[in-house]
Amino acid sequence: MNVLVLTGAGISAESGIPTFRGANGLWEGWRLEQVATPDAFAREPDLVHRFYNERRRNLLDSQIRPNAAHSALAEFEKRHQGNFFLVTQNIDDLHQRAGSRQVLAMHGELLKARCLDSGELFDWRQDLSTTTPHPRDPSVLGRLRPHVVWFGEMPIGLERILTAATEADLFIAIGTSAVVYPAAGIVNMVKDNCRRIEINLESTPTSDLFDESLRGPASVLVPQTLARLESFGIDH
Ligand code: BJW
Repeated sequence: MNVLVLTGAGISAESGIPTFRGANGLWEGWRLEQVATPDAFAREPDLVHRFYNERRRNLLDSQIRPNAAHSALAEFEKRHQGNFFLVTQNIDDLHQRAGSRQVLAMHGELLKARCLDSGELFDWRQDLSTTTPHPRDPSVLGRLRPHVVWFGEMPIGLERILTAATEADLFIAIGTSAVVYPAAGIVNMVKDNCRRIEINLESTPTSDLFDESLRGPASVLVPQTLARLESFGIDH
């Protein structure tokens, strides 16, 4: 049994990380294009750095921890006999902190910085700015960007995602609004006989493509759903 899970901002909402498009969404007061495109970074790097610095500091706050949904997925992965692959659109590290092993962060990682010239990645927990010294040569300033995927950029690991989708027997999408592609299109890539389950507070534009659309908080429904699947041998 090959299991593919896709997560979005909703799974981390109950850990204290705001979603993008909810009522208290992260983008309120900010236009998405002001901060999440390569053009915005080229035009207003200080604004974009401030935006990610704030989120990085929030993520590193001791109050921010994985919740029951992250933990249930990590525990499920440990027990599951077949393949398990977790694709997250989130740039936080809460799945990894919860103990998930096979995690692909398709929109990047907030705790990494990328060299604009070489593409080299560095673990990063500090603020970034247009004058941040380069770790390899401190005389070079401001050549690091957040390691995230902005609109118009290619998401990370698409080939692995496509392979996992075509091989999946069970696909679960958790806490994603299904408006950002190609992530929202994964449900279309799975086989006809793949079982599809959506977990979200609300319906989404792709809800009709799922066999089950479960409405409620991820911290409750993810542990419940995984326990139910396991107790029925997964495919009931
Ligand atoms: C709960 C809950 C609780 C709350 N319990 N639920 C068609 C095909 C291909 C591409 C496009 C296309 N049409 C347009 C495009 C281009 C574009 C795109 O999709 N635009 C749309 C806006 C229309 N896509 C791109 O540019 C992507 N690249 C690309 O397409 O490259 C070329 C390509 C072509 C063909 C094939 C392959 C590639 C790149 C997209 C990059 C997205 N980047 C961001 C920022 C990342 C860094 C950062 O975090 O700042 O990623 S945007 C933002 O949206 C972030 C998220 O990962 C992403 C998705 O958001 P998510 O996770 O769904 O969050 P929300 O807030 O939207 O939803 C939360 C949900 O949780 C809600 O539904 C709540 O109800 C729910 N919820 N609390 C359960 N407790």
